[in-house]
Amino acid sequence: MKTIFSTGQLAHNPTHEISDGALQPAVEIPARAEMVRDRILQTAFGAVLEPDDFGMAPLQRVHDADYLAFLESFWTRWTNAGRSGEAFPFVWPVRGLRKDPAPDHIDGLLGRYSFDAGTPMGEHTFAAARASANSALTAARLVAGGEASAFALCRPPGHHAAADYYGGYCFLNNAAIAAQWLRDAGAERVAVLDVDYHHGNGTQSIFYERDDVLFLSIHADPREEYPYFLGHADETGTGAGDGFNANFPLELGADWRIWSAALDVALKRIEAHRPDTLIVSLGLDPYQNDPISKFRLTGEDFTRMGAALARAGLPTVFVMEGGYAVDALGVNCVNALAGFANA
Ligand code: 6XA
Ligand code: ZN
Repeated sequence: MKTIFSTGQLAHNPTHEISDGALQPAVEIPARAEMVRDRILQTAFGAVLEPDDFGMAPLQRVHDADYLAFLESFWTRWTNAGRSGEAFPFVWPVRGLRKDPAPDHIDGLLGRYSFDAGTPMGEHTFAAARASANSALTAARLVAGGEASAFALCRPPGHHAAADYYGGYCFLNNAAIAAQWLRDAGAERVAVLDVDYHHGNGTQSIFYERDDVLFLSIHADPREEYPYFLGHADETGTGAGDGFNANFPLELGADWRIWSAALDVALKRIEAHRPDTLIVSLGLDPYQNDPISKFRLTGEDFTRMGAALARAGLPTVFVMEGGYAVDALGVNCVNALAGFANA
């Protein structure tokens, strides 16, 4: 299985984030991607290739033009306002406040285009996010071209980013961009299975009214865990998308027995959808030693996960999402990919 990764993805290099009521060291850092890449090279799992630049068009198929313009102009606006360093929003257009007209001030724009204060943005964030999306697109094109599978070593991650907002360390929704690209390249149906510890609210919202892209997510119950405001079991899609969204919120502390029971149900639903391609939003944070997760998957469980995914028998694009146990990321990621490839 080939891996797609660009060192340009490392340019987003935040020092701090806001979490647990304090300014803390950032956890979504370049070393995450480097650890995974190094493990792939050490174990000779497969080639690591640079992505091609697909330009803005595939991003515009998923994200709103004004949101993309915000991401692109952010650093100029931020520095023109006399700021330097990392940006965090602090005010949002919640219930009763107006979303239009859009503010002119960068502090207003940060709130307009985000949903949390925990996601640092800097000078090179958009360039790195674009490189990450290009890795997803290049992996999707490999699979569309006949490869059985490919791994997009995406970072920054994508699954919390919606059509017009960022958050959860995500700016461009890499999995959604790949899914839409596959549709545009001729796939009739696609399924996106999100195994990250956190609900993939961005991917869900992008495809919520559509029956061509089935979205499924196995994650910690949003009553207890980020992103808190989406990811419940009764979110099943709307309009044409009714029945094409499936959430599996699990209790904190879930281990492989509980987790894999949800996976079995999800795989049956995927089978019924008969997708041309499966996209796996591969979060590595269900891991028992992840610093921000309360699931209990072991390193061997990631191998089991990969093997179970292979039983779907589908062309598969793996897109990396979260996971912060930096020392174990490479091992767990390659376990999942090798579990799939060797099944
Ligand atoms: C809040 C937690 C953000 C979750 C990021 C993540 N600081 N998403 O791993 O998958
Ligand atoms: Zn996560």
